[in-house]
Amino acid sequence: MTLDIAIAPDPDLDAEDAEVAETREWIEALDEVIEVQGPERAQYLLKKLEERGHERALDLPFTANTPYVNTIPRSAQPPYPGDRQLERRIKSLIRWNAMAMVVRANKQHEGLGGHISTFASAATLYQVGMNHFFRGRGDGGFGGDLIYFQGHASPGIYAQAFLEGRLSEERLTRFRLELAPGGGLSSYPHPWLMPEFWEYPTVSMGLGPISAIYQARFNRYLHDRGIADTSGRHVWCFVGDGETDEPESLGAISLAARERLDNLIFVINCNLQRLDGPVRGNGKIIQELETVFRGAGWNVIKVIWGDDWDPLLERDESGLLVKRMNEVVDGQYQKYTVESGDFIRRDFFGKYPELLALVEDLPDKKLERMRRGGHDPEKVYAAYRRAVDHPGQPTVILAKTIKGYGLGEAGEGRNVTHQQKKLNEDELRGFRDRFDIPIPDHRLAEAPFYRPPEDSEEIRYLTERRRALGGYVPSRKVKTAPLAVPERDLYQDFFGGIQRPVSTTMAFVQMLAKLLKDKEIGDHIVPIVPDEARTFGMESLFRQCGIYSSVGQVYEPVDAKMLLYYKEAKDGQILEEGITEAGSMASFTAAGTAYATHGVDMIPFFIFYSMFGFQRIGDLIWAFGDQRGRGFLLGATSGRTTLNGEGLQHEDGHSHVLAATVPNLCAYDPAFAYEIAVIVRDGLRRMYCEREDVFYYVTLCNENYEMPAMPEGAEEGILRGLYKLRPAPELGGRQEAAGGRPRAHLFGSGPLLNGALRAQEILAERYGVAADVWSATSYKELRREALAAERWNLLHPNEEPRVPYVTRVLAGEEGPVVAVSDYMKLVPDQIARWVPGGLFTLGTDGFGRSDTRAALRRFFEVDAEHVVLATLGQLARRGALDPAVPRRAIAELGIDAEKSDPLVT
Ligand SMILES: Cc1ncc(C[n+]2csc(CCOP(=O)(O)OP(=O)(O)O)c2C)c(N)n1
Ligand SMILES: [Mg+2]
Repeated sequence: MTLDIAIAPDPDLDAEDAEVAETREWIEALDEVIEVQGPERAQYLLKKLEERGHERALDLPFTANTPYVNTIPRSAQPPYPGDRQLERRIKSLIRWNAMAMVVRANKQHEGLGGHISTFASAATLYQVGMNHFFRGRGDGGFGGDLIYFQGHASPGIYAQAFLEGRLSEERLTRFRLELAPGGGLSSYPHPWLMPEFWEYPTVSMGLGPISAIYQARFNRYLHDRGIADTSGRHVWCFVGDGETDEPESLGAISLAARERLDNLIFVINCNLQRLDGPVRGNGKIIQELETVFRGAGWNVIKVIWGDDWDPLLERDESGLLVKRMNEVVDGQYQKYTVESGDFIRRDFFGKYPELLALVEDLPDKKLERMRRGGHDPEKVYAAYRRAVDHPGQPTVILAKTIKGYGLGEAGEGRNVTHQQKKLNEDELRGFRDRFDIPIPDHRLAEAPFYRPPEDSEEIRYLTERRRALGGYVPSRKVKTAPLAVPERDLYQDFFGGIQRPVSTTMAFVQMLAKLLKDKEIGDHIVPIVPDEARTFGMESLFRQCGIYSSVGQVYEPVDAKMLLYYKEAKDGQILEEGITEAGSMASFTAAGTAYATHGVDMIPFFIFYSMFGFQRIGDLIWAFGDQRGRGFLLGATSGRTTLNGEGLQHEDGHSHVLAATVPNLCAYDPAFAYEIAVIVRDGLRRMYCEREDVFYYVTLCNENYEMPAMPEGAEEGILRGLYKLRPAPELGGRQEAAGGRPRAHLFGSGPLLNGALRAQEILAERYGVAADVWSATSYKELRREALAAERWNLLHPNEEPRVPYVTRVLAGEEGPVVAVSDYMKLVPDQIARWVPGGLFTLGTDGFGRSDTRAALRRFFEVDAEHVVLATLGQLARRGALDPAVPRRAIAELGIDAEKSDPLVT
């Protein structure tokens, strides 16, 4: 629904209007108020009328839409501060080089890919920013604006950096040839690949927008807590109109309005197309987004029409032009892009004779070239200016553009344009002529790059503009000074063991509380939780640190009289994000990359329901790795059988499989408090002292048991992923003397380590088997190290082979190894090929159930009895035991051999 301000003498409306003269009088009265008393008075009167209508119970029409015209009329446009001609020449060169980069890459290497049409549509949106708005990092290196570039607009950003002299011509020839000597340019923004250039990985659609929102909020958080002055920094997020279909793109916009993030600007490039075709062929994406953003409380600025349309709009007294603009759908607007002026005249203006009359003086060629707002620098400048100055709300700019602008027949507005990577000589000529690029005919076919001389007007202007705005963007810099992380003392309680039964979650929360009090790093810690703090026993932290709220606490909490009341505060430290794992992860990202964005070390601990971590927001975690983020992810209530009553959707038996996929993630499944202490301590050292680009995933559980003291010398093994926890009990006596008992090894992790310890006793007492129990804290770490050794051996066949840690520690050991995990069998299986004598794995493959822990562990065949049976079976297979023993054990241990397979049940 659109609001139609144009009434008289609209034929359609008048037909419905029983009292035309009366309607006119009302409209004229309004006009008079606007002209004589000004727009504010007019707004006031309309508001009063609306209120009156509500009082009289009128069913008032609602629409969040405004007409399909620019939000800022020509009369309200500020003067353009730049040299339009010169800026156009610079922009044209950037267009050319961006296009040439893709064309050349694909000419040389069929199938390299790349995108021409996205940047072609967005060039003006970026150039106005580059010349007048985007502030660089400044002298200190950690100021300026935070800009999320649309991922597949990267060629344009490289082309800008080429003119700036930051990227050489050779480098441009290696776009998407990153492995070539000298290094190439990454396809998209990846800080992992170009750590001094790209800051924010955006190319997985939807991640840019949600990250930008939480980034803008985190900037406020840092400011409100007095950690960094972020007051002058704007967050700009460039988004594709098709990209807004991703739930992450729009899913957090209400937070931005609620938090009054006027430091946030979205620029949505509405070229009306996505990859396959129109975004909303039968509707209007700009109007749809306008309702969504206005409804959420954003300041919306539409930039639809270029200045060619202004005189027509001003001359159109009938209101029919706006009516026609409102009624045409995007699919048809796209058609006008590829059609002739004659067609536009007939199809668009021809609907109403008055409109035909309006354009009768304009030749077809002119109609063909009537620009869209997003290609008009003055319109874009006006929108940016207003967005930057707008107080109290985030702003979204909805800019209408043409996909593949300037490609002509080669792709402009065509449904295939997204995939266009090659232009023939004629098409290159067309592009050159349209943008006046000084490339001679004889060189056209090779699509050469062009950079004007250093002392040319263009280069001097562009260099001066960036200097005035504080330096080049994008540009990434990091804090390198080490942080003083806590010594062993802080963890002493955990090394010594906890005699009462507690869970690893409780132990961790106690540790976090201590860390928060540490005078060196306490203030830098950012606890993040998506509405599960009570589940994890963290409510004591509410009072200790406060929950961050940009407005403090403007109500009296119901539990105000209690010790641990729900305390919100402007300088609160905890980010209690509500039920949004994606939002929490975006906060984690802003915090975990603050060392690069703001030059301050923040240490985020994001604690979540483990099932809703990797499984749900794995792509954000992947991007965090790309962005070289640092911090601790804590998957609480984990373990398929340890979280018992919650059933199939909650019980996590696979996050460690998913964690195995992220290259720079260290993943641990600890059993005891001291293991967590060792892991957290070393993690802080590696990330914040050694400044390694790694981050951590630690699973925590809610089963209570006593936490033993750390055995002597266990630390190295805990970090490497495996150490011997409890050797087989010495039985002494007859059996020992008679040539030794069969020997075996049990690997356990998390709470299932306790089952392995029980199995050890059963094996010793009932079957005379001596089994050593090992704590396997990280199969991922073991595998990483073993793969490195194996690779080295492959590449150095003549040198003494390296022996992986896991093989080394098991070298002198005798007997089979049985691993038991509360995760899928794949998790321990990761290391099977380096276990001398082989590995037999018990794990929790299959969908979970709600039941008791004991029942679940029996169902998934991971309880102590199954560990015993597996061990006996392995011994019998090796001839170390009579095969009758495991057969007998099935009955003795009460195992049902015919029960259903949990994997398929
Ligand atoms: C999550 C995700 N899904 C799919 C893609 C593949 N993809 C890349 S560009 C594109 C179309 C983008 O359309 P739009 O957002 O309108 O951007 P435009 O190029 O039109 O500016 C798609 C589907 C992706 N990059 N990320
Ligand atoms: Mg698009």
